[in-house]
Amino acid sequence: MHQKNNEYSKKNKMFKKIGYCKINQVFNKDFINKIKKDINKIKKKGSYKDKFNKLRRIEKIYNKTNNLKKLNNTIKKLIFKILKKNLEIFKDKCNLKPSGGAGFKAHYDGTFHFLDKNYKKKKGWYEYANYFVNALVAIDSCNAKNGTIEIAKIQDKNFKKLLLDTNQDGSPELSKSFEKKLKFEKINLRPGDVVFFSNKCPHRSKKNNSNKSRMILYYTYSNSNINSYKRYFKDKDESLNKNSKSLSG
Ligand SMILES: O=C(O)CCC(=O)C(=O)O
Repeated sequence: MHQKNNEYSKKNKMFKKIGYCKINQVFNKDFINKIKKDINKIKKKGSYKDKFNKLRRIEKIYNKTNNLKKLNNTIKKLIFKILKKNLEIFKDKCNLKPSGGAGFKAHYDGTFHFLDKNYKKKKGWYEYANYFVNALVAIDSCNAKNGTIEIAKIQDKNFKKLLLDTNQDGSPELSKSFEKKLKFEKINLRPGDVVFFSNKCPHRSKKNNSNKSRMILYYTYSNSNINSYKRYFKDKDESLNKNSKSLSG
């Protein structure tokens, strides 16, 4: 118990300093296998395919099975233990990077403008809350070969200033000149490991060059309540910039 508290306090210090931290083996192999089975069952609904027609993303899953509900509760408790914050789920997805599937260009999460159904310009995720933490749960092993997440130190600035580091084209992608200045750390993960990181941490990932797909859960927690989750997905469905990367991620 004492040892665990020590570990949490170390992670807290790390998160405060660089904006991210990794926790090993939060979930055991058996549990992760159950989650994988559950996801494989629910993956027909709400899924996004890539240009090769391979499944790339599934959304709105956190409460679909008892195991997924358990996973969400464990993460919320762990966020409280490490970050001392009571956060609520804001958005959720499972990213399946199929073999040969594209990576993600460097970006901040939630930092972009989008047009709502009345053509009103909105401030990305900052329309819903002002503090966001991502929890990335490895379901498969994640490594350099299959394009694991690469994270750079937090840029602790407000929306307006963060936006200046991006291409400002409706997507959250960082400008090449800003990306060049950053140092990214490749985070290797075993199934069951979790990485917490602020949405203000630049991050990216490469193409999956392995011959197997790579599954992760990518949940975002915020300092708002569950109504923001509902509003976010409703607005995403109704957003007028369907062809841009607005509300992407
Ligand atoms: O799935 C990945 O490799 C990275 C995902 C990511 O950066 C995102 O969804 O914002």
